[in-house]
Amino acid sequence: MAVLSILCYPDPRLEKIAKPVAAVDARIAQLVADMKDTMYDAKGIGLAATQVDVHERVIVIDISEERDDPLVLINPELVWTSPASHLNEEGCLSVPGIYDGVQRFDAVHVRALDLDGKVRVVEAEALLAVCIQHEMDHLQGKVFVEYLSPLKRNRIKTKMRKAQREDAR
Ligand code: K1U
Ligand code: ZN
Repeated sequence: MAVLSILCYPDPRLEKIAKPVAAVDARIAQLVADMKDTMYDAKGIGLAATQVDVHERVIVIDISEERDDPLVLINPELVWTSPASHLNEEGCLSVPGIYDGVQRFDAVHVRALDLDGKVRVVEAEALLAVCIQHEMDHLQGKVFVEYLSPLKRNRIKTKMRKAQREDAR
């Protein structure tokens, strides 16, 4: 088991755009295993490789109550979005303790590779759809607080920097 350290907002490495995975090989299988360990340890429902300072298009998600139904999305691409969208309460392991509303599509279809390198299309709605959109934003270097007003975002930045200074002491 390897729990990786999660970058905290406003770390500039969270703004990097992830590159496509060139080959689904043993290195990617190890990265996925470590990302699952990290997500479960942090009690999150998702994690993008960007958050563990790996800038390749890899996401893990598990929205199950039992925490035993992981979804692995490699090189994910949105192929359909619903006409309807709603404001959903979101959190982020890179912005601990902050929750706020973000407008997201109600449903999405995403095409991705699985760990066997096979193409699959996932049809998602509700929390799974929200989580996929949140994690795909991470791969584009976008953290959910970027959707909030500049006033809220600056307050969050100040709070995070203060918490990081105190943790470093
Ligand atoms: O990417 C991440 O930082 C993980 C994030 C995923 C996420 C949560 C909620 C909405 C969209 C995306 C988390 O897991 S935050 C912690 C958490 O478990 C959680 C927070 C709010 C609602 C449900 C779960
Ligand atoms: Zn996040």
